[in-house]
Amino acid sequence: MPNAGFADYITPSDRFFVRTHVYVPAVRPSEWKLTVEGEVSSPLSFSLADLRALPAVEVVSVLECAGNGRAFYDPPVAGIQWTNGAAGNGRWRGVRLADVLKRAGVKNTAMHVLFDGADVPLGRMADFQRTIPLKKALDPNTLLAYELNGESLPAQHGFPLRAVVPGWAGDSWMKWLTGIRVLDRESDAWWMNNAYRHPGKAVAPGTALPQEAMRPLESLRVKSVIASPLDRSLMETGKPTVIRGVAWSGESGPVTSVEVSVDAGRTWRPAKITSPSTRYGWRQWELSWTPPAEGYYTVMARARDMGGDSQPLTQEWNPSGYLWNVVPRVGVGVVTQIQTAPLPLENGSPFSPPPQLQTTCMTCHQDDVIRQQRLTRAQWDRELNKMAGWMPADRQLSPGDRETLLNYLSTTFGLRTR
Ligand SMILES: Nc1nc2c(c(=O)[nH]1)N[C@H]1C(S)=C(S)[C@@H](COP(=O)(O)O)O[C@H]1N2
Ligand SMILES: [Mo]
Repeated sequence: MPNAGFADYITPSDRFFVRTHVYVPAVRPSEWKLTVEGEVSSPLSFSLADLRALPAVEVVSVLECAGNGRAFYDPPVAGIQWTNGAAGNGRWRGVRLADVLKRAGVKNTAMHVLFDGADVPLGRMADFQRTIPLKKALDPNTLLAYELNGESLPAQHGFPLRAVVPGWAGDSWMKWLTGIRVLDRESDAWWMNNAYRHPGKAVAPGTALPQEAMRPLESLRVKSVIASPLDRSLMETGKPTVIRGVAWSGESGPVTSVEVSVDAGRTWRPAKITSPSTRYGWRQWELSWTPPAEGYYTVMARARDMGGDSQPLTQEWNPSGYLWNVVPRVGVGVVTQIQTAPLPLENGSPFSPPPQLQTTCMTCHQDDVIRQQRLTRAQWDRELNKMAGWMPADRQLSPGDRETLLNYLSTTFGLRTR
């Protein structure tokens, strides 16, 4: 989801990020069932109609992937390079997992609850299964949801049923749920022992840690995102604007306050919280600001939660790049009058490489040296001048070809926006 989506209270389903390890399984509702087994006195199976007959409960909750923000870790970490967008605030409706477990009769040997979905792994990959401790499973906010935002769950978000584990990272929110198994011990499922683990303490950046030295991820951390202004946008002096965004937390939530700085963290002002407080939903905040003078401003936001946790200015590295929650910042240029249309703000150019890349740059360079660069248009312009100075006279670019190449380089290999 683009940063602008953090202006909404509820994230529309078609904007909600999707994270699927293999593929979206086709589920036929008439054949689908949920089985509940393991440490229960009577193993049961539920159809969709059986579940819909149980009391329905609605919970507003943030769903955030554990790896959201991974792209900001240095040194880089393998995995999807999410910046901010692997998070959304949904209105989830379904039944309490506790109600389902109660019907099956949880034995007093029960410790953990395993979720399995209809997605089948590829090749020799292990089946994606996750467990949560019984205490979280019995929490009245933990749901088996069949609806998102008032409609039947979309296929990519887990139709017909998914786990909703508010306050916890997305990996526990099993999609296409078909099986629940109550266990008498901590699970040894591959995805519990080999993924979604965190050292829980500072380690030297770049370290490879054995999985035993880490613990499964549970709670999210207090976090805010700035929806507006966008990074590297332009504003005019004396024109009132509103700095806005959202903030959320995990088990130590909800968010109680948000502060905003327009001077790179030297001074802070309280933002106004404009949305209601729910236990696990995000809260919208805003601060009116009139840029006083020309210049470059670094805007930051810092949330604090009920438990007293607040966002750090910098963060200890961890081996899989999980739980990024550093104070966000965006840069804003302020001018007396905006002259030209602002340059494209988000990277990811719709252009394919122009032939000039091949015929000019790649006669000497391999393309990886180009791909590694993250430069502004002005910096690319300087690089092109430098290269032109080294190129034989008969290979110089025409002004039009040079412009094409500069446009391509600065949109495709421009700075990564925050
Ligand atoms: N069955 C199944 N459930 C799953 C996954 C998966 O690959 N298979 N991915 C998990 C991860 S890592 C995340 S972050 C969330 C993402 O949910 P979404 O795609 O609805 O946003 O689903 C979780 N549930
Ligand atoms: Mo995830």
